[in-house]
Amino acid sequence: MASDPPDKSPPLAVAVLISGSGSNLQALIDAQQAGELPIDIRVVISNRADAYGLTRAANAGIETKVLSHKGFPSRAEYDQALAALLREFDPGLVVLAGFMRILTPELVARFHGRMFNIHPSLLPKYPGLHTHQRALDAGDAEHGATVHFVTDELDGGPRVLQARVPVLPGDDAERLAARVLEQEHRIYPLAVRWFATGRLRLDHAGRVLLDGRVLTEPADLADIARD
Ligand code: NHR
Ligand code: GAR
Repeated sequence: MASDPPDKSPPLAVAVLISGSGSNLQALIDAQQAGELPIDIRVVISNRADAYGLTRAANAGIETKVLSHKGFPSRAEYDQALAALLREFDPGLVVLAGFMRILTPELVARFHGRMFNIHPSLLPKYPGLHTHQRALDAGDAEHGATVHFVTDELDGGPRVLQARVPVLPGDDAERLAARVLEQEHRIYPLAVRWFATGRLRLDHAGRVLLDGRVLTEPADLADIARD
């Protein structure tokens, strides 16, 4: 006789790539520990040995690896080493969380549809670096953050979820960044949860499907009352 399916699927194996503070990593750890995120963070990899996120991972009992880009003659060779390291942990999802190295098409292809980034702007506005200063310089009334699938196009992959914040009088890049970061900590665990629970995927045409429906625009946190 067929037995009932188990009521819980195993948690999704995740690798998180960081370069710095790791506050987005912390948000994922906190959600996982609160029982709100069915993932198993198997490894946290940093390209910088002094990234504080490594301490956060170690404090949570997560394995850490440092793979410095220094000493690699080329980006391709660095990414080959990174791919080999990732393979050891066999992640079903790779999460870029403040990871500051552009990845080669070969690495991106290996994790097509299984790699997220969080970017501190309302993409397609301001791909690349220094997003907060660029939003201020442009006189934007609002700014925010975007979770997207990673493709070869830098910060140009299919967008999943955004959160908006107002730009306030007297803002400088630091204050604006802090306001955006607070929202990042809300949207990244949510997007990862959608993926981990099978609600979110990239289809063969490169479209984002959420609950079986094509997202032509990213979801907006403000429209999500409680999922
Ligand atoms: N890789 C690919 N292929 N596609 C994306 O969309 C990626 C990516 C790697 C990282 C994060 C991204 C961001 O959210 C990201 C998205 C680093 C740079 C950069 O210019 C730009 C964007 C992002 C990350 N990095 C410099 C480099 O030469 C180094 C800068 C530094 O070390 O401070 O790689 O913003
Ligand atoms: C976050 O604001 C993230 O969106 C941004 O860096 C910060 C990392 O903070 N990412 C990038 O700029 C990627 N180029 P965290 O280390 O505390 O998560």
